Amino acid sequence: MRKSFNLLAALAACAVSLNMAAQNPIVQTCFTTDPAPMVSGDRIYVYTGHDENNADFFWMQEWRVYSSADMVNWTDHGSPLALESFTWADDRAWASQTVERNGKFYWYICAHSKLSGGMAIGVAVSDSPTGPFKDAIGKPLYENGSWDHIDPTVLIDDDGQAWLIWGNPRVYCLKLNKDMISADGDPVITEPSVEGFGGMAARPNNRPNNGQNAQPVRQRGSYTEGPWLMKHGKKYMLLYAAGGIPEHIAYSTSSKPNGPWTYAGIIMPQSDTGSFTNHCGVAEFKGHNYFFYHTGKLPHGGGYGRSVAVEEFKWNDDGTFPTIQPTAEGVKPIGTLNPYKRVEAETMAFSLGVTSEMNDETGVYVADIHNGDYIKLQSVDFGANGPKSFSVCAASALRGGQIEIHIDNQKGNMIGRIEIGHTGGWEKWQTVSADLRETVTGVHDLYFVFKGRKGPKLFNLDYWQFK
Ligand code: FUB
Repeated sequence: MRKSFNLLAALAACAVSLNMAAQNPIVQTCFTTDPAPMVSGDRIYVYTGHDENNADFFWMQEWRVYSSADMVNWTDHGSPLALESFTWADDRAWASQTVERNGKFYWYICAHSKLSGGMAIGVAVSDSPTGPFKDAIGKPLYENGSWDHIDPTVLIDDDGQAWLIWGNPRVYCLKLNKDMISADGDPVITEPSVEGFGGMAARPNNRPNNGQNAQPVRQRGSYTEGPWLMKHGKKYMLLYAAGGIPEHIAYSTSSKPNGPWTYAGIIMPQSDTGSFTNHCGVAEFKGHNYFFYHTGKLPHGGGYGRSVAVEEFKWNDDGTFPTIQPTAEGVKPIGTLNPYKRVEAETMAFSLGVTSEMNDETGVYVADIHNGDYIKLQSVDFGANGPKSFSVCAASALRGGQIEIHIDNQKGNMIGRIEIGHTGGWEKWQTVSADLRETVTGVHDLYFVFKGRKGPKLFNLDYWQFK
C-alpha cells in the first residue's frame, strides 16, 4: 500500500513542479534538516538530520548524507549514522557537522544521552565521507546532564588547532586535541550578550502578550542555537539561529575562533519559510559560495517536517555577509552530468513521488515508484554524437512498468521507452536495455517518467547508463 505521505507529497509537488526551475528544497524523497556542508575532493557533501513523517516534535532517529559535483544533481548516500550507532544515545538525533582530517572524517553529533539524562555531544569516525561511521570513543565526548548540549560545529584552524562550538541557549567552546576525539580542557561558556550577539527583539508570536506593546528585549543577545563556525579572510565568523522562535540567521565576528564575539548583523531574515527553526551551514565549492539552510517548504512539511535548501551568495566588498533570502529557485548548475558512466538512480535534481531505501548489498536505491512519478536530472551532457541505447538496473516483485525518457521537461520529447518486467522480488535486480528512438545531443535536462498500473508500486531502481 502506498504511503499516504507520498500521495499527498505527489499532489502538492505538482504545484512545485510547475516552476521547472525550482531546485529548493534540494531533497524531495524525505525530510532533511540542519544542513552541514563539507567539500572533499571534487564533491560537496551535505550532512543532514531527518525529520520523521507526520511528526509532532523533533523525534529524529538518524542522520543522512547527500553529495553533488554540480550543486543541482544530488546523490543520496542514505543514513550511515543513526541513534543505534551510539550505545549511550536513545533519542533526538539533532544537528551535526562533519570535518575531514588526515584522510578521516569526524562527524560531530548531538543526541539525548541515557547516561546523563541530558543532551550530549558525540563523535563518529569513518575513512570515507559517506561512511560507514562508527562511534569513535564509545561514550559522549561531552555531557553533564544539561540540555544545553546541542548543535556542534567544528573548525580546524590554519594552525591545525580544532575547535568545537555548540549550545542552546549559551555558547560552549571546546578545544579539541589533534586526535579530534578528545578535549583539551573544559569548554568555555559564553552567555550571549547584546554586544556579542545582537539584541533579542520581541516578536508578535513569541511573546506571551502576542506582541502587543512588544518592545525589543535588550538584556540578552539574540543567539539561540545552531552555531556554524567558519573563517573568512582573517576573521572568524560564528553564524547562528537567532531571535528565538521563529528564528532568523545572524552572525558575529571575532579575531579568534573562541571569541569574544561582536555582533555583525542578520544574514537570512525571518521569513515565510514554513519552519519556525532555521539552521545554516556555509561552503565554498568550485569558486562559488553557498549558504545552506532549512525550510518547511516540501509538500506536507512544516516546523517538524523540514527540508534543506541552498542559495549562492557573493561576499560584500568589505568582507561582510550579504542579506540572503530564501528562494524556490535555489542555485544554478556549475557542471554537467555524464550519462555515459553508471549513474546511481538516487542521483536527482528533482523528483516527484519516489523515496529511497538502503540495504547492505545494494546500498541506496530508488523505491516507491508509482504511475506518474518522475525523476529529473539537470544539465546532462549527451555530447556531440548522442547515445544509441539506455540500460537500467531494476527490480520488481509485481508486474513492473515502463520508464519513458523525456528531454527538457517531463512532457518534452520522448527519446526512448524501456519496459521493466517482473524480476522475482523488490531486491532481485536485473539489467534491462533498450535502443533509443531518437538521438539527443548537447546539454539537456533529463526526465525519467514512470508509467504502469495505477495504484501499486511498479519497480525499484538501482542505477542507469546511456551508451
Ligand atoms: O533539528 C533539531 C533541532 O532543531 C536542531 O538541533 C536545532 O538547531 C533546530 O534546527
